[in-house]
Amino acid sequence: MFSASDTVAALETATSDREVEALPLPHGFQWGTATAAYQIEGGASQDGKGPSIWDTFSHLSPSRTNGENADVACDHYNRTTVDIKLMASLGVDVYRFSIAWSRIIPLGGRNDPINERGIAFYSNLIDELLAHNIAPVVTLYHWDAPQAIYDRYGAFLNTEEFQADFENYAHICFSRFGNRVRKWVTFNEPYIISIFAHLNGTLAPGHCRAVGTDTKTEPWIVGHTIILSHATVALMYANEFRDTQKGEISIVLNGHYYEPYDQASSQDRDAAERRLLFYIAWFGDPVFLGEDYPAVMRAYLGDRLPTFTAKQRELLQRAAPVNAYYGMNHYSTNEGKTVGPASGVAWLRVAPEGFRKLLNWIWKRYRLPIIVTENGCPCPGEKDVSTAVDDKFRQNYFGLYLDAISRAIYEDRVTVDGYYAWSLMDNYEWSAGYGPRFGIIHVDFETLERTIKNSGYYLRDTFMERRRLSHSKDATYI
Ligand code: PNW
Repeated sequence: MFSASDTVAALETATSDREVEALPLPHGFQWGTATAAYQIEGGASQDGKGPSIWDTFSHLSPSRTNGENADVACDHYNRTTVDIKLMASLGVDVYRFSIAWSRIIPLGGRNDPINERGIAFYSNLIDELLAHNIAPVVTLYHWDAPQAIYDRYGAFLNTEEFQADFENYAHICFSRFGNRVRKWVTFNEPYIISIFAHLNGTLAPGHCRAVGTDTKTEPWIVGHTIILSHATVALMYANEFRDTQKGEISIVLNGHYYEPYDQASSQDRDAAERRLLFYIAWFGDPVFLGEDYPAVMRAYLGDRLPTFTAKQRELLQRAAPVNAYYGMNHYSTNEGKTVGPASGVAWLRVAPEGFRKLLNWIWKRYRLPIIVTENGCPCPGEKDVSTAVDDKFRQNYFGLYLDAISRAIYEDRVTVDGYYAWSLMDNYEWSAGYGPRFGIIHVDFETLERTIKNSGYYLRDTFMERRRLSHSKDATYI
């Protein structure tokens, strides 16, 4: 997703040598689609919205985002009615979207004014979703920090300031929207915020060695801030809102699965496990177990990894049981090298077996019901509507990944409660601009016309079929 050169030139169409089996899924299994504010909304300064770090980053010169920005994007801000009708026609149960913090508080901070027009936008969005029987799943932070808090104190780089400002912002969201929202996500992908935004610099604010920031310590400070801010807000939700609003809260962690390069080598097996600890348990252990960072991280990073004070450890321990589910974003598997057939971007290959193994790894470590909060792919060669609509590659990818979920549920006894396809529609793929298309709805970025791709209809039909199968007497699978 992070650079245009990622695009795979070779047009491979095979997704796998395996056929999709269309295995059963539990009756109550919920499916939906996911998006993020900056990637779809546009309306960059409409109705009093303040700038975010992405508004700044996408306008840098020379460009670090393929010459493209999301000032307009899908113009979802002005087209919510159309977009909700489209998703309703696909029979989704839920819609996961994110709130742009700088629409609610343009300057971001706890002493800054609230923007009622920004609140009205999300309030209407939620009402319209509910009117179509679609449950909103709301992410508070999907990468677009208010520029003003970055200018004031470096956003995530100042743990206490950020924690207090994020708590204030979350409090406003729970107060204004919480009577209609049953599922909250605090942060989307802390790993990416830490590493891609503060180590290799491909995401806003673009910190990396080349711009002279301290890449040895910043990513770990950012991670620390996210963990503590999540814990504060989860606990605040439990103490002040949960009883009356009857909702759930958690965080979304991403991660590839890592296969050992050579299964027979214990060193390689250890290396693969260590990669998962650095990728997932970095956040998962403090957040879900209320524990310190994995020992292997402390051993490797020493002083570069911040320590939790006694008070912070107590906060983590009190907040851990509040998390009601594990939000899992997952796309692909690596093996020291990439594995499986190539998609439309180099970092994403089709490897459903790795997905099943990661579902097991997460379940065993954290024992929380898993919701797959993002999964999807761009097809090789996908571009305009003529090549995009008949997206067999994506249908196969979805089919195989859903089969992997069925196997995890029925053969491995892992609890998986839902699946949200990334993404509802083609959108601004961060530093790769409008190149890679992850949508189940095609968007023409000249005319902004929307066209449902065949994978959208496939998901509608296959979820109906898979849930029906789990009831049927003929279901030999379970
Ligand atoms: C997610 N990786 O990020 C994001 O949540 C979305 O906003 C984004 O559009 C989507 O994936 C597709 O790229 C990812 O390293 C971050 O494998 C990192 C990875 C994958 C996805």
